[in-house]
Amino acid sequence: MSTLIVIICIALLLLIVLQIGRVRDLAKQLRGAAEVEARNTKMTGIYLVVFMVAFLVVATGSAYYYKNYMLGYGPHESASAHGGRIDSMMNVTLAVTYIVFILTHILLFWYAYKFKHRQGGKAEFISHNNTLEIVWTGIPAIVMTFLVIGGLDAWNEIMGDVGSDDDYIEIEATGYQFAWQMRFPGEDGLLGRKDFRLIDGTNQLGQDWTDLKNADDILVNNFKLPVGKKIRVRITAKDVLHDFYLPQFRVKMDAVPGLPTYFVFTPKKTTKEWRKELSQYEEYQIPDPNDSEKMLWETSNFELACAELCGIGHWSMQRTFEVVEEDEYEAWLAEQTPFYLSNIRFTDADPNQGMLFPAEIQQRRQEFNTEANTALETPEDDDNTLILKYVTFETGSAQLTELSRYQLDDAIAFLQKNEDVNSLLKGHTDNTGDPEANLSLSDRRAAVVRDYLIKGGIDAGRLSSSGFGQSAPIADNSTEDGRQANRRTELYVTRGALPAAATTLNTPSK
Ligand SMILES: [Cu+2]
Repeated sequence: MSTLIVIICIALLLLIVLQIGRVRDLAKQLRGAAEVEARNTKMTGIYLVVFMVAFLVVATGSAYYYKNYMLGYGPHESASAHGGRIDSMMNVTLAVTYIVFILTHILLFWYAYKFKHRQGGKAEFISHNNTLEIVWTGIPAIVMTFLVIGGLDAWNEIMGDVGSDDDYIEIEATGYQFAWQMRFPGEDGLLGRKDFRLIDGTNQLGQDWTDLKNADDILVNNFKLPVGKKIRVRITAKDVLHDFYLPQFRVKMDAVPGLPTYFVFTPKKTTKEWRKELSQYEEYQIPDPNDSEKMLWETSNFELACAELCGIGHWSMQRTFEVVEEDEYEAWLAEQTPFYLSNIRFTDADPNQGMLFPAEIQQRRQEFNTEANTALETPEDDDNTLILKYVTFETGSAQLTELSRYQLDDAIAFLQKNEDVNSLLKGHTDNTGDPEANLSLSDRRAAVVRDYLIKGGIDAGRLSSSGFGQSAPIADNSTEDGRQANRRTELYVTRGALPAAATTLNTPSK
């Protein structure tokens, strides 16, 4: 419908132009061609001057109306330390070009009026004028020099990399169709090595798991950044060109496949402070269209967008993030689970299966000590048992697995610290296979553990061991998980003498 109206309007306009032309022709015939020509030329000149005035007023008015967007004022003031420098540079350039724009347009239209065609008028030709040449070459040259030098200086300041002894946080943004994968360093503050040849279904970034710096790296979608801290973003892409763009921070850098780029910036206000500033502007004192309960300023967020038209889902690369105080950032970071620990650790893709990381050792030791102390302090004798869940054996044999030693060492340390504690090691199996064989296997396994503790310096008189075979399941043997839970070694701890049953079941160690 609206298309039809537009077409009709255009047709009518054409008709009017044609009619005016015909009226002119008729007027010429009536009044004489020369007189009409002179009158038309004069009117055209006046129209041009009127148009110039209207045009310049509208251009200046709209620039003033949009000044906050254009110049980075008011709610659009920069949220980063370097942003002000970029804005002021843009403003100086705009001021210079605005003056030139106004002057050239006044001259253009004024000359069209002043030098309109006159009967018998003759043009004056100036073949050369040194003063004019100097004026229109010299002034632009001087102005350009100042703009270029100022611009270069700002460029060097803003695009410079971090220094070797700078205090900064390095994060990584990988653009792909159509999202950003953000990677944060864990506790070590370092991002691990990557290799594109390692990219597969479970390793989207191609992180090299043999580089232990990767072990605590965090992969997140929604992120926080600390205020007042220098942040270096490594920017890269997996498929096509993207562009890492934080409009409120005046950060913008292409993400190029195969060519890592970076941007260093310092957020200078938190999301909270920013929202408080926004609340002072009328255009933010309206209800949020997506949440009528709240005002727009309350729900405004800093934005990460892709500023490169990278494909059909380009728009969906937009996401928001929060700038917070440094301690809140640290707390948020500590809450995140490293991707390696949650998705790779102890799977087939993990090259570090034969060892534990210091943090894991620490965590298991704490867990063990808590459980052992609880077991020891329990008044009911039945509950004095804890499961050594990290002590495992090779299938069908009494050979301890490599990783078992960590928990056995914890047990040794515990028994050394509590010298009055006696222990019974109990072996259990699932119900697969022959019950007699299972009983014998569990007995041997318990004895192997006892031997390990004796070798670790625990007096043999404080330790006994006993196999229970499949007779004491703690889970359903019909499922794999249940069977796994039933295959276990338990540690019974007591400050008193070992129970008689234990002694009778005890098989001397070989
Ligand atoms: Cu993109």
